Amino acid sequence: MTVEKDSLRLVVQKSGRLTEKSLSLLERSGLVFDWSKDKLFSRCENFPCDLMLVRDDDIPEYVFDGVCELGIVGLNVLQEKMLAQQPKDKSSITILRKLGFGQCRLSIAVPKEFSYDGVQSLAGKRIATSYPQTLSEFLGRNRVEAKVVQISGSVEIAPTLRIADAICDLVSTGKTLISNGLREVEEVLQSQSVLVKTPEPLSKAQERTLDRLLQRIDGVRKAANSKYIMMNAPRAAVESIKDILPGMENPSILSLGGHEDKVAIHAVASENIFWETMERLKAVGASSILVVPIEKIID
Ligand code: PRT
Ligand code: ZN
Repeated sequence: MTVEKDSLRLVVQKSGRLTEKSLSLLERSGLVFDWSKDKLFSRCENFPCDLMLVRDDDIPEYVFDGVCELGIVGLNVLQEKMLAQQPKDKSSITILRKLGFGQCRLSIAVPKEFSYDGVQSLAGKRIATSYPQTLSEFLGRNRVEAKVVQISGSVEIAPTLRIADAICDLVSTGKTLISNGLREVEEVLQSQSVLVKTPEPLSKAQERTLDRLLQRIDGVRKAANSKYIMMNAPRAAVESIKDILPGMENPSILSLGGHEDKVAIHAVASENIFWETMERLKAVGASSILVVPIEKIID
């Protein structure tokens, strides 16, 4: 009897901005890896999902070709590589989840002195970028004819070096643009890290592994955004309290021994609870308000 393969391979960035958060998500999902010395491949000790670590630029191809069934990569890198992928007939990578870290935007920026008056101001100009496909697609969509100059690093210095009139690069805080005398004028793409799946078919057993992994990842992410809140309150204030905490799901209302008119309220709130919210709860009569973090959730 042959046993159907149930294990998955997940590829993540080896060393860079997404590495720590990708590994932390997996760790919080309960996966323990047996780290090998070279750190290129790590077997998972307690779940059928092994890890590959590569440069982020290689991740889309590994997943597209089915070398790895899953990957974590920035949407910016994924989109650039997928636009470059020639066989349009082959089904593509699926985005399973947006993971909420590595947020940035791919933007066009021009030198401060460039008189910019809408996207047509870029017509006939040279734009330096490491994202030629995504930029060309944006320019085409906006019917702008500009020259795309592909460079691989330090894109922000291209105007100073007179290699280009404008740039198209990733921005998060915007500090790099400002310190290079540049001004952001168009947003081409909003990006964050995503969990992706190969277009190659998975076995039934692998699908089951994937469902378990997704349940854990969702549980970790939901928990990270949720709080457990407990308080005592006058029975008459329950409705006002529900209004103050709209993210509160099915609160448990418990009688308080010896107090007919008072209850204890326990609930999961699906959003952060700020001091201001607690002050409002107190103002409608709540007391002994406790807010505690949640580690894991399975619905
Ligand atoms: O070695 P490898 O090829 O794996 O890594 P890499 O050097 O290509 O990528 P890395 O680790 O720098 O970034 C990985 C991913 O992080 C990117 O593909 C994005 O999805 C995401 N990310 C999020 C960012 C940024 N924020 C970011 N700010 N990637 C790069 N930057 C750079 C940007 O290129 C610019 O130089 O930071 C600078 C701008 O930052 P601010 O804060 O000054 O605006
Ligand atoms: Zn890279």
